[in-house]
Amino acid sequence: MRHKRSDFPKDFLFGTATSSYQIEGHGFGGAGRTQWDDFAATPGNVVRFENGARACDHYHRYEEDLDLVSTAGFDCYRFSLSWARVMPEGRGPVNAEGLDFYDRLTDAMLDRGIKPCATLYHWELPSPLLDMGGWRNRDIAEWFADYTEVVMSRIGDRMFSVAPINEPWCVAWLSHFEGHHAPGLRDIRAAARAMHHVLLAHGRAIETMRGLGMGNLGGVFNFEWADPADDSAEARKAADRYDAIYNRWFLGGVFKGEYPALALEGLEPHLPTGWQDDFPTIQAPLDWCGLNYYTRKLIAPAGQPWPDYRDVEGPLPKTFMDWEIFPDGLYNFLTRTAREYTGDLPLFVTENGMASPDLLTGTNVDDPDRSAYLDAHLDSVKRAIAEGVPLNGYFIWSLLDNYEWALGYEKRFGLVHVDFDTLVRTPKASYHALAHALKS
Ligand code: PNW
Repeated sequence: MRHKRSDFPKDFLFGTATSSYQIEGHGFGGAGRTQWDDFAATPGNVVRFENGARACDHYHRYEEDLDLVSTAGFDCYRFSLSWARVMPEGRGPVNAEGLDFYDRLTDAMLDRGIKPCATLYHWELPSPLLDMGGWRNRDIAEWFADYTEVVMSRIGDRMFSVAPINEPWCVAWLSHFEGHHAPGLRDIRAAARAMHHVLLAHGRAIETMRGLGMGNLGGVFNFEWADPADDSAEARKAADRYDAIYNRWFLGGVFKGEYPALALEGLEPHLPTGWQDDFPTIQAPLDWCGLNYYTRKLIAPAGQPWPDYRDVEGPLPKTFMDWEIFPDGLYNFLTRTAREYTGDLPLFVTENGMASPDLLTGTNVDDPDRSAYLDAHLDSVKRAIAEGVPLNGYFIWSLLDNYEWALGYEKRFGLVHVDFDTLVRTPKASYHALAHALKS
């Protein structure tokens, strides 16, 4: 890698990220069923019906995995907790074994000098809650607040930072309008309600944690740069609409108490009545804002009633996800977020990274493309800092190759290779390069 730690401000934090369903293994230790177990078992949703039943078996190998975090020289580890492991039915009885696991995991981070950065929800909704409507049901905000209270009463005193929900856009739009993630709905009314309820739940969780006296609370949002596919007014409108739904809805709600007009044109008729009254909760003050960033899309009008966009093939080089590599997008979002939404609030890049096939040859994985991707995005990080954006840290997705949702185990995002038969972990060349950079 071209970069080294000393290129960044003295207190700048480096971290790596994972999520519970993608690495832990599921369906044992008293954990309840989740919407991803159900979704993966339904034909047409996930390649080869793959699910998180075993994943990286992190539940039993977390000590080894945290050694990998600390040996690389990371300051922070961003992890998530499985709601269904803590509360198998989503509400009511608590599974002591599950809560004990997160307690041990926390102490294992602290023992190694790693700062625990928790996310309370990274997509594995307990199935019984989906049966009651999931994110379409307004009550989810209270179910989520109760779960937050249970978890943070136990480990909240030892967290460095906490975010309630990973990527509200994925929770709401990708899962309820595009149908690519659980619960796989393609329904504008369901999507609109989820777009609102996910922010209400976020706000209730923040209020709950404030009630427990906790600090350093934030939100983690995902961003995709949208450029018009051509110069036409229609393409520009479509790209603006895409930007409004994807990138501006959630920041608008949380930091301004409003939704973008261009998105409301299609969504307002489907929002729950009285939605405007929820902004005081949605706007619960935060201590930081996290940005997840991977790619850009070219957008053209879809010729359909609404939403009037579709994404088209772009000219830039792509990763194994078929995602364009566009490091300027990260710079654009960091500067725009600070300028238009967050001001002096500390920002973090909470996810950035790429997938590749990453074949193991002997005991080596040569992944120069990943080191180059990270270097190029760190250039954007440095540019933003140089222009005064209060950016405090950068997290790489991901520590381990893991369950890439609907795309299964083939898309490898890890700094560390995982053999999904033997579960052997092998640090890739990018891991070694990064370890070197973090020590220089
Ligand atoms: C993020 N999209 O997900 C998640 O936080 C991770 O769980 C995931 O593994 C990582 O990025 C890589 O995909 C996304 O379709 C998944 O636009 C899909 C999309 C965006 C983000």
